[in-house]
Amino acid sequence: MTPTITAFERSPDRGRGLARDMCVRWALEEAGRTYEVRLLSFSDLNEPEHRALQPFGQIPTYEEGDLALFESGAIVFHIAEQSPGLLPSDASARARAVTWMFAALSTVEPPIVELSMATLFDRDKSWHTERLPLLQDRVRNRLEALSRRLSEADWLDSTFSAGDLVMVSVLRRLKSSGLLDEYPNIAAYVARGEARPAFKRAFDAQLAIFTGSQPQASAP
Ligand code: GTB
Repeated sequence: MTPTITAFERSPDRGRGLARDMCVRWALEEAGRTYEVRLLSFSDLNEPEHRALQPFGQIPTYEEGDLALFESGAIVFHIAEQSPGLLPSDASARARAVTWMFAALSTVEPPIVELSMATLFDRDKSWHTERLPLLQDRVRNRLEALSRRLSEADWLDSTFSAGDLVMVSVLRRLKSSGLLDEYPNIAAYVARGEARPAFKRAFDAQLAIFTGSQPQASAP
């Protein structure tokens, strides 16, 4: 059955693929699945139909037959469960891949989101210039540890998995900060993820919404 996901009808990042439908699209492409996209305006997010799917009024969501999911991590996990290229069949390797998904979302991402929010919304605050180095150092703290663990490896646990997909998706949010450049092995890791054909297909699909080059289904 072809799943339907939700995404913004107007890309707030001008097609840079930083909204969270991107990792779901990437997972679907890695899994070789076709999918449909329902585009939503910001006001659609508050409609009862959407709140029934996503209690917090956010994108992305995922519908497949009777199944309705929200939370990008849970959606990627669900897609990955049916794709050996995203979650290995060996039980231990599978558990390690899931561990990296959690590490990306609950250990690496929070300081990155904090920094993005401050950069986007707090620039005009009197305390911004004082707080910024502190937020950057919290991100560096995670990048330093990740860089040490990754070392010269291509992927976090020998072969590409959903753990890498989520970690690369989280790290991409730092591209405009310059912080990735301080860790060449992490910058190369992100570039390796972005070079995957499935990533490129997903990226182009979300970019097409911004450029208007592809007709998309309308909001509910
Ligand atoms: N934990 C949820 C998940 O992983 O699914 C978080 C979902 C989420 O944050 N969704 C955002 C949203 O719907 C869009 S992706 N926000 C509307 C709201 O909360 O009212 C986050 C995002 C948005 C924009 C950029 N950007 O412009 O760079 C990057 C990331």
